[in-house]
Amino acid sequence: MTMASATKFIITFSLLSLLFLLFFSSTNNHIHNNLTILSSTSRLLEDEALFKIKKNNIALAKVEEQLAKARVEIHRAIVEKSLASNGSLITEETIYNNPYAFFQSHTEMKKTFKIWTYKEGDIPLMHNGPMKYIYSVEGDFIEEMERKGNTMAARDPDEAHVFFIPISITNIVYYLYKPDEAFGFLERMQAIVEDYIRVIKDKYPYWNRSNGADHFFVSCHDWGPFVSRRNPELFKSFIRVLCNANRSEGFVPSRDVSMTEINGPLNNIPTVSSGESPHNRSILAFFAGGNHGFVRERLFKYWGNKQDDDIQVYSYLPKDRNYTKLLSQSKYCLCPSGYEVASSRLTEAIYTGCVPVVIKEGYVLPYSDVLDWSQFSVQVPVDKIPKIKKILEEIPFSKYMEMQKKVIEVQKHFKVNLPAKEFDVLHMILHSVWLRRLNVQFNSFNS
Ligand SMILES: *[C@@H]1O[C@H](CO)[C@@H](O)[C@H](O)[C@H]1NC(C)=O
Ligand SMILES: *[C@@H]1O[C@H](CO)[C@@H](O)[C@H](O)[C@H]1NC(C)=O
Ligand SMILES: *[C@@H]1O[C@H](CO)[C@@H](O)[C@H](O)[C@H]1NC(C)=O
Ligand SMILES: *[C@@H]1O[C@H](CO)[C@@H](O)[C@H](O)[C@H]1NC(C)=O
Ligand SMILES: *[C@@H]1O[C@H](CO)[C@@H](O)[C@H](O)[C@H]1NC(C)=O
Ligand SMILES: CC(=O)N[C@H]1CO[C@H](CO)[C@@H](O)[C@@H]1O
Repeated sequence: MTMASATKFIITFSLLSLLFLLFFSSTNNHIHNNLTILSSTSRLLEDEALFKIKKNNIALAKVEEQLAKARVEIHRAIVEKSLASNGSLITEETIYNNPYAFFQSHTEMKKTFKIWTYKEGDIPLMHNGPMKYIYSVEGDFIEEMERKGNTMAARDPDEAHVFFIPISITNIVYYLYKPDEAFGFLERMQAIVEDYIRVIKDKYPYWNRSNGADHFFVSCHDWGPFVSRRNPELFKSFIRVLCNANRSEGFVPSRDVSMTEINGPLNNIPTVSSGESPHNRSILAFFAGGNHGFVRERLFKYWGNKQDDDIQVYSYLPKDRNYTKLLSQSKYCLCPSGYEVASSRLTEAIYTGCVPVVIKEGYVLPYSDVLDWSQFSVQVPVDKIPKIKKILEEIPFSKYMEMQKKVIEVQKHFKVNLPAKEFDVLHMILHSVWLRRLNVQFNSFNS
């Protein structure tokens, strides 16, 4: 009998959003019980190896106890409707699904959450990523995780709640992909990621004890979701943080995280402004971008070529027109899927105070565990594209004003800061990972 097989942890998953934390608050007694048993029996153990495992268990039990405390606090805030942050920030109709849960959870995260970034691997494929253009959030996140002085970085993997695999799919594609040798590229990309996991699996106990359920990676590249396709068993519990959050491509909202695509400028930090006042936005709806993918094909069929002055749909903007300015002068900004479900237009709309009109199929909206998108965006199903004008014109001006105000309010959750700041987009991504970790519990120590 090996020691490793004697310490198996049973993992339970909850489903979906924060509200499920309600169910967890009752289970935290197990951890206390197990902790007591462990410390009272460990004295009797002679075998050094077994002692080491017990020590690991105690470290894990500590981590679990911290999470259990956080769950209790969030649960309490939900029940008591108490606010961790300033109540004046919360209005009756809020941009959050449950502001009490979110603010408490964010507070607990800042207090507790520790992330271990594996050190294995070399730049440029690991520990490094793009920080500009459409996949910039991938590099921004890696940068933040590896930043000296990041208080959420674990000093020791034993104190970590989650484990970050610092691979950049965008860099793998950038450095290794050659169009004339495209055959077999996806397999090579998959092999790089699988090799990395094999290394950390062999070297450390953390992957095996959870089967990867407390491990994650972050990818904004269109091919990010493909890493797990060749070996679904290996990635079964792994948290994939993806821009390309397409349910039809295997995105699982209770396990994976949808993050925003952000078109990063050369200086890395996109500009956020309130744009024109909502009274002064003369264009009803605006879009400019390539005509690719089935959603845009439809959009162009009905609204391209300036068929209607109110719904301005351009494939390429004339040189003398200013894209950002047009967004700032529009009431609504159309955000159709392109080649893939995600597009940086969602953030561009929010950054210019323009109410996003989401035209996508099978897309999981970013941070929708906590953000109530219906408060600050309009959803138009793909088959309603011909009716866009009617749909938008039927929204009363007062309702539009409310949504526009909330777009400004939600801007802080999409802002990029380096280093990250409270409630900004990097913290929203981390918070999404934190929620998924809260939803997993190592609740049984059989030894
Ligand atoms: C929130 O309110 C507290 C006092 O209750 C104050 O000290 C703090 O500065 C406020 N924070 C913000 C972000 O307004
Ligand atoms: C984790 O499990 C794999 C089998 O999947 C095994 O080869 C490896 O040695 C284990 N890692 C550790 C640290 O025990
Ligand atoms: C409305 O827009 C015009 C033209 O862009 C600008 O000159 C004017 O200052 C704006 N008014 C308000 C109230 O924002
Ligand atoms: C485009 O418009 C934005 C916002 O109105 C402004 O900040 C920017 O300087 C303009 N760019 C150019 C090239 O004129
Ligand atoms: C989502 O994934 C499905 C299945 O691969 C694909 O057919 C569809 O085109 C994707 N959606 C978009 C908008 O890319
Ligand atoms: C070693 C030990 O006592 N393990 C227990 C930990 O708690 C779970 C849930 O209560 C029990 O099923 C285990 O037997």
